[in-house]
Amino acid sequence: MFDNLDGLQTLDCSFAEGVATVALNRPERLNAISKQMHADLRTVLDAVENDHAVRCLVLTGKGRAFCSGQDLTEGLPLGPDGEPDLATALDEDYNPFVRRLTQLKIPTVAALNGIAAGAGANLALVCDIVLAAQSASIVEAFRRIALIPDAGGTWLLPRIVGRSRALAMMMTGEGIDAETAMDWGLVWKVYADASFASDVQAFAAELAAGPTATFAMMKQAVDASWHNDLSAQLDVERDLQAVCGGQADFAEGVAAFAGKRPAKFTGK
Ligand code: T3D
Repeated sequence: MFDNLDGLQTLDCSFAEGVATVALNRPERLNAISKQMHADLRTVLDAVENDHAVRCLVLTGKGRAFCSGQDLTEGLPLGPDGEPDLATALDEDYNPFVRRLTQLKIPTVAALNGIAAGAGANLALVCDIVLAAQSASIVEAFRRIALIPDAGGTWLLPRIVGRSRALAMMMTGEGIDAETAMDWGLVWKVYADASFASDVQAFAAELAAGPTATFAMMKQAVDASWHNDLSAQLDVERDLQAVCGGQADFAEGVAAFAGKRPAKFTGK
């Protein structure tokens, strides 16, 4: 289970108040993502998916950065022609991770304690909610090494900030500071650096005490909306709301409202 994870080489994990916090832990490389880190992240996702006590996942970084993206000092797999085989790296590691992360049935929070660059930026943006410390920044650094944004970046960025800003971020590789990122909708809240860790824990604990199964259906509905027209989406909402109406948390929410007391959700 999550609070009993052994043998992780690149992650520092902790659990409190229903919140699993996973800190990328290679501060000397600004938490660059290595093959080992991908393996460790898979182990963490296995644990999170199988531990019902975990009702919110926080992804953050140790040291002064959130994540500097792919470890550029690590050898990439080579194809038969001897050229770097980036497609395999994406197929084996990044893409399955992004798919699993976005399909988790609990809220996911990226807590940007510092710079998020390259794939590090995009892994943050695929989380449900992004929080940032005042000194954090987001950099689509890929152009510096003549790559396009991956890990979902070309899908997410235009949807969040619009085509023009997305392409400007990609083509210039300029960093966006935390306040601007909040203005542009990339970040939900910015906190002072000094209190960031405790502010994130308080925020995440609130989510973890929420109606977890309903949150999962919110994600399902929002994700379905990208390829639905309004009429089809109304049907999605009807079907999911029917499920919500049969849940214990709905009954508890209504009872709490009637009793003028805070609801005590179990997540079911
Ligand atoms: O298919 C595939 O597998 C390809 C997938 C690609 C996905 C990607 O993520 S591509 C983009 C990769 N990331 C980058 O291009 C960013 C590289 N890093 C930087 O541009 C800068 O480090 C930062 C802007 C993030 C921060 O700059 P600064 O000046 O604050 O720090 P620094 O001095 O550059 O970095 C500190 C140390 O971390 C330094 O090591 P040293 O010299 O002290 O021994 C630096 O080399 C190391 N480091 C930073 N980023 C990476 C890294 N080491 C390996 N990989 C990194 N990505």
